[in-house]
Amino acid sequence: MPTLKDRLYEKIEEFRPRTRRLIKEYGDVVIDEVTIAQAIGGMRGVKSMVTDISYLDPNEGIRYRGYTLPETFEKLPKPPGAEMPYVESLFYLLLTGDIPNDSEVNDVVDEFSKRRIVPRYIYDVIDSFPCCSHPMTIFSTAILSMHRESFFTKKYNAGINKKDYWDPMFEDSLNLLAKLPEIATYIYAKLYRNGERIQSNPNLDFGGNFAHMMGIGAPYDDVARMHFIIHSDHESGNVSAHTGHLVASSLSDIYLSISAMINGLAGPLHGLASQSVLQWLHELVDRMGGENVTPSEAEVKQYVWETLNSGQVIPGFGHAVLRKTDPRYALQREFSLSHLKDDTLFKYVDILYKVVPPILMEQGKAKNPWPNVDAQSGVIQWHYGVREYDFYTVLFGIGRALGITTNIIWARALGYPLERPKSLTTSMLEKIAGIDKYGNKLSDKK
Ligand code: HAX
Repeated sequence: MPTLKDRLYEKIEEFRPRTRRLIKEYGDVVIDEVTIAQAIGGMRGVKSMVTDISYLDPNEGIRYRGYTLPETFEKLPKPPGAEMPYVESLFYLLLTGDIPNDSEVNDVVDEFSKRRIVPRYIYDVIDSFPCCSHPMTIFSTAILSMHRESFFTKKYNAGINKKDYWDPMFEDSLNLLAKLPEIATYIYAKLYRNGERIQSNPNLDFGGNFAHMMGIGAPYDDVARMHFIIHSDHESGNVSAHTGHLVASSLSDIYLSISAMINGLAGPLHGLASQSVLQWLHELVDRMGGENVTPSEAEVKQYVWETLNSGQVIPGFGHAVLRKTDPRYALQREFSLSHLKDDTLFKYVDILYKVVPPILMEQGKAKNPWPNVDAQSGVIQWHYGVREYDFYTVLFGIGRALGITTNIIWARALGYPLERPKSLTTSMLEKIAGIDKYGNKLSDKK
């Protein structure tokens, strides 16, 4: 049976002529134009990146290799007795575009298991952090510290043909991904469990082993699988994906690139929102008099308006691309309705789902008033006992690493070059707009 790497190699060979043809024969075809608002406004909506791993439709949400989230969850193989698919099967899909069969998945499970041992010095790096360090800082540093392990860097320094770059990147990616659950749970144990860690179990799959090392029973293994799968990729333009891609484009290895992507994810407008949602929710719960009190919609509305009127955003709502309820939110909501519908915090989330969108519409600023993935994910973690919400973005980071590593391997395989967009000065923009710095039309000047 061909291994994942064999299959990937076939796919790369098949794909390369398509990219070469587009550059060579159709390189001058225009795909977009850029406005001044886009140049100043974070390049929102500018079509200038390529990825085949996932595509984000504003109304439909994410598709992984052409499959919607419900299709992905339906088609991917699951561990015996599990409700959610193997994380390893998702990785296979992202990397090759194919739904793996059981033996192909088992092969990836074995690969991850073989590569899961974390070098001793990484534990020392984690242990050397002062108390109260944010887990994302520790996570990023632990990953960065493994730069010395990079197979790509060794091969590059020894001299390697460009067309083979993808191969050591694949090896590095698997080596890193396999270790992330262990690194993350060690950070969790150090920060919140007096260093009492649970050793990994090589007989479990990625999600199952993560739940085991967190010390949480079923269905937390399915929660972990669901969480890592829905957070894995969201096309290339989001901050974490773009950061990982950008850093890798200078031929930085996977450790440098994934550490950088983790830093991008750690911002409150991006991955840290899952933590912010829980902080904000608990302020609301406290205000209402504790977990046993169910607030009225009127009370929640007042709290939402107060947040907005104090110049803050409502965490977990809005999106730079999506214009509908995030299917990642919907999927977690479905899980919550069947597993934790009586949870107090879930009831709050349910009320917010009704109350927030009309308020954001009335305020008239947010282009998307609907909830995103982060509005729901922390509440599930809280329910199963992961109550240290600083840790939530680390969970997001493990999932996101699956998509970013895949993107980086393919970028190397297709020879994507150093990324280098062009910037302009404000005066240049004014000149293009036909005005001077005071807003006078240049044509009006004598
Ligand atoms: N609450 C209040 N105001 C909001 C808002 C929200 N949830 N979402 C957008 N707005 C505001 C923006 O702050 C902006 O205001 P200004 O004009 O005063 O600057 C205006 O509406 C227009 O913004 P937008 O075009 O709709 O949204 P952006 O593309 O600029 O930003 C964000 C997208 C996700 C950053 C934004 O919706 C937001 O801040 N949401 C809350 C934080 C959050 O949930 N982040 C996680 C998003 C999902 C994700 O990436 N997870 O990792």
